Amino acid sequence: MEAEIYDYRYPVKGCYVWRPYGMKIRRNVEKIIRKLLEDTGHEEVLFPVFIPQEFFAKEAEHFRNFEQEVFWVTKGLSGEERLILRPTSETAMYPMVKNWIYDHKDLPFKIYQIVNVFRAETKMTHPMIRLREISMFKEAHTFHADREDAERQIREAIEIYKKYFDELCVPYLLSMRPEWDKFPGAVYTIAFDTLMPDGKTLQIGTIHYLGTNFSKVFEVMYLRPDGKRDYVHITCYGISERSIAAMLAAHGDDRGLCIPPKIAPIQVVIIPIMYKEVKEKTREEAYKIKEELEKAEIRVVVDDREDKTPGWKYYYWELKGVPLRIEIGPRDIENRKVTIVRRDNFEKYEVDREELIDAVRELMEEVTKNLREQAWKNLIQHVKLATTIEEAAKLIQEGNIVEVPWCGSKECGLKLQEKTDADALGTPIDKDVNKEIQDLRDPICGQRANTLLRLSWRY
Ligand code: 5CA
Repeated sequence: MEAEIYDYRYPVKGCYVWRPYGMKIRRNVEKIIRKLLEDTGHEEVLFPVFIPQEFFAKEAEHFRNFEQEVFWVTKGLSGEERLILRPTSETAMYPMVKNWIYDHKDLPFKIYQIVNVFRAETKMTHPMIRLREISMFKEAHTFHADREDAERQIREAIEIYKKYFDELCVPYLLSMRPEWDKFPGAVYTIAFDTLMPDGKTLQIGTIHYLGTNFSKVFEVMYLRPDGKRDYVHITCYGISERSIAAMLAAHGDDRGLCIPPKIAPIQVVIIPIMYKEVKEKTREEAYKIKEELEKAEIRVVVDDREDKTPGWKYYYWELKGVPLRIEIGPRDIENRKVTIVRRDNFEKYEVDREELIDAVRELMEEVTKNLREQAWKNLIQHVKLATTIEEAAKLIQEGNIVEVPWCGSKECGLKLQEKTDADALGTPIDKDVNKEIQDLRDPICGQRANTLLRLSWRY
């Protein structure tokens, strides 16, 4: 809020306002995900926000789980018709896609849209994290001839989201969600989770294999090469502005934000140190530098306000998370030098005026690398193995994600959650668990562990 990204004073629960500086962040993030999706053959579509009840109710499990969370439209309709506001778009899309797929040559078919969706979240809402109007829901849906091709798509989706979060410098764990916490209507759900500074994990992206669950009820079929008709296999995956919240939380400090350069609306702020006699000359030089950087496609502003001191300006732009600051004073002009200060670690560099653009580019790379590394280090430090319930509960309370040996049964999984007073993220799919569980036993039933269950406090 202080950085003028977002205003949470809007008087509707779970709805908030993006301000101009925040919108620029959103646009940059959107550009990244769009490119990743388009480069891998996903095509953009746009479906209506209204879904007829008849469509919405078709897939029983989906309906049962989402029913409590949907906003119903009851006024302004004719006759018996009832509509919902989409909480996600499976039930809007699939009855239409059914008309677009004819035979195996139409597959795979991959689409995405970036829209707002509505969920009457019953859990406590949080600005940018748990919304009732998710205003930047990036949902992809893909259609395949068989399970094998759909699972190939799941692996591609994992790579896409890895790249996406790497660009945001947000670290993640990849887990197979337990049976009892998968997406309503899915065969299985894979989730990206990150750790927030308060020690709770946040689900920042999910990938679902829907199998033929939805294609059966919506009759999404295709003609096989052998002339038989068969159901398509569907996957879907989504992220939201929650991923921006994770990015801001991961890199901020007591002075404010630190936005990764690729996403920062302003990558460099130039602050001319304007002494009386040479004021105009310094200002002129600052604008000259600005022009040069702009030519090199670097996003830059000059702060030459005369009613603010340089110190005040430093704090102001630090709060806003601008990754690099250039200071230029009369002595620098004489010596053909500039001073660059990094926002991430406040290191100062004096560089030759002639080498400025290369230096800025290089420093932006280094800031990005450092933000990513620091955040990953922090996450990894907080993932810990616990072999007893007491140990697990204690580590979770201290803000860690724990991995507990697990036999794999739902019964033991639920008990593990209950006894540690935490939520299960699922089983690791980002590492080989076999090595780790060799001699370990499930602390609930005492059986040999088949896998690990990740547990933490969750948003
Ligand atoms: N149809 C599928 C794939 S698009 C789906 O809706 N999956 S989901 O329910 O898991 O949502 C996808 C992602 O959106 C989640 O991983 C989470 O990061 C984000 N998300 C879900 N609910 C909210 C919410 N209320 N506010 C903000 N982000 C949310």
